[in-house]
Order: sequence, then C-alpha cells, then structure tokens
Amino acid sequence: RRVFRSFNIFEYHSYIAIQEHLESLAKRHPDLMKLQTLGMSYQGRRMKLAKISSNPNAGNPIVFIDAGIHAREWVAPAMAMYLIHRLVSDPDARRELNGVDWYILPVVNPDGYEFTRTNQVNRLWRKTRSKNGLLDCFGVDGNRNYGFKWAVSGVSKNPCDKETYAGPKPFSEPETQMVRNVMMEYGKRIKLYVSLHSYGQYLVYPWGYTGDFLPKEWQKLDTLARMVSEAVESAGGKPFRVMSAGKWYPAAGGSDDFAFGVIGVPYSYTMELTDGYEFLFPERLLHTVLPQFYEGFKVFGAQIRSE
Ligand code: ING
Ligand code: ZN
Repeated sequence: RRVFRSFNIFEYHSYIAIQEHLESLAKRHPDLMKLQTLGMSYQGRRMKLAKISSNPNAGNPIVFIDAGIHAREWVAPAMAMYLIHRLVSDPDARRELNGVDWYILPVVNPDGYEFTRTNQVNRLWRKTRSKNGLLDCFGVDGNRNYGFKWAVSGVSKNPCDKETYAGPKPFSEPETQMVRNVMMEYGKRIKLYVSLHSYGQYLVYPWGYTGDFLPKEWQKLDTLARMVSEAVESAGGKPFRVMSAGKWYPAAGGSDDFAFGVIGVPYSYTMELTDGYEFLFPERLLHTVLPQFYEGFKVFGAQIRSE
C-alpha cells in the first residue's frame, strides 16, 4: 500500500520525490504522459524522460527540454517540473499539446543535485560527481562535456577545477551520454531544444564556443528568443537578455551547440532563469516566476506548431 504524498509544485524537492511525482503523473495521465528510462547516473540514480503528447503516433515535432545539468541551479528542475505539471493538468494546455510533443528531462545531474541538498558547504556544487582518475577530485562540468568543438574555449583541463573541467574526453559522463542518446534517437524530429539553467535572465543561442561569429540562421534564433522574452515580460516577469552564448562568454562543449551543430536542431537555446539571487533563488518566489516563464514556453510551442 502506497501512502499518497502531495507534491507542492512551488517547492524544491529531493530527487526521489521528483521521480515519484513523475511516476504518479504518468499513472494518472496514461493517455498523455509516458516515461522512458534512459539509464543510470554515475552513482546509480535512475533517469527517466517525460514524454508528453496528445497523439504519440503522429510523429509530431518534438520540443526537448532539459534542466539541472548544473547541480546548484535548483530553479531549473523546478521549472521543468512546473512545465510538466501545466502540460498534463491544465485544460488550456491542450492547445500547447496540439501537434507538438514535449520531451522533458527535469534533472540531468541527479548526483550533483542531491550533493547540493546534503549541507550548506556543498550547496554551490556545479559539476557531476564522477571520480577523476587517481586524484581525489570529483566531477565534470556537464555543460563542457558535449562532443562539438570540445574543449576549444572556456574550459579547464584540471580535474580539480571546481567549475569548468571539461572531462577526460567528450561525453565522459553517463549523464551527458543520456542526453546525447535522446537527441540521436529523435534526431530531426526535435525542432526546439532548451537547456534550463540559472541565473542571470539570459536567453542565449549558438554559438557558445566562439563569440567571433554567429551561425547564418542567427536572426531566426534571435527573433524567437525576443518573442519569448516579451511574453514573459507581459506576464510580469523580467525580460531576458538575448544574444549568442559566445558573445556573453565563449565556452565550448555545451549542449546547445551540440544540438544545433551536430543534431541539426533548428532552434537551440540555453535559458538562464531568474536574476538577483544568484544560485539561491528563494522557494517562496517560485509561485511568482514559474507561471511567468511558462508564458514564454507557450510562445516556443506556438512557433514550432506553426512551422
Ligand atoms: N551558464 C552556462 C555555462 O555553462 C553558457 C551558459 C554556456 C554561456 C556556454 C556561454 C557559453 O557556463 C551557467 N549558468 O551555467
Ligand atoms: Zn548552469
């Protein structure tokens, strides 16, 4: 017998609570939501992709969203869970589901996420928790670990670097391998990829590895990002700073560059949620900002549906 525990969507939760909530949503909405097991994190946490569709056999365009590749950026998984919540339980969201499939991975780096939950000392951990060779150093920056222009800029080669160690090789981490596998499995069906991070209220697009030039399609990317920003602002939120990631600061091996440059996802973004609290966005403000960000995701969905 299972005891029903309620899941407050405007709170931060443990990885186990997040996984249980995903299971219970999939059970409650079997027609709309399915879970696909992707594999295990380095420390053995099971990772599942939430697939939300009103017509799973139609071959609809896919919007793929991930969050929580960086352990300390708690507002990102909270946003991913809020998106899932709205898509399956809000009757108006049937419009967002019309003709578009939403694939969402709410916590890419569960080992790091749980590490930041254990005590105040670990709260600002960013990387994964894999062990690096013989050194007593842990973790790789997942957003420097993707196999496109790997390690050409904005990375550390030092396994003990706390922030931007790129890993011993591209896709050294099981967590980034799983995201890559999702991208490769669904390939050209993915029309939009968004990686949720915090903080700074930036909405950036490729290239991230260089600020010297932009992809030739930059205007499309820029225009949609500005529409998303306007929708969030209309809902009472702060506008996003829109630019290429590399113009902000060049860094190679990011998931958005891989999606755009290798998979060929036409719209690929990194979204830095919230501003003013750095990595410690207060739980009590989640109920204000998550619905504002959702208005931006409606614009993303409408664009993909209309293409
Ligand atoms: N920022 C991202 C990072 O991985 C980024 C975004 C990537 C910016 C690549 C520029 C280039 O550094 C956070 N919050 O992690
Ligand atoms: Zn980040």
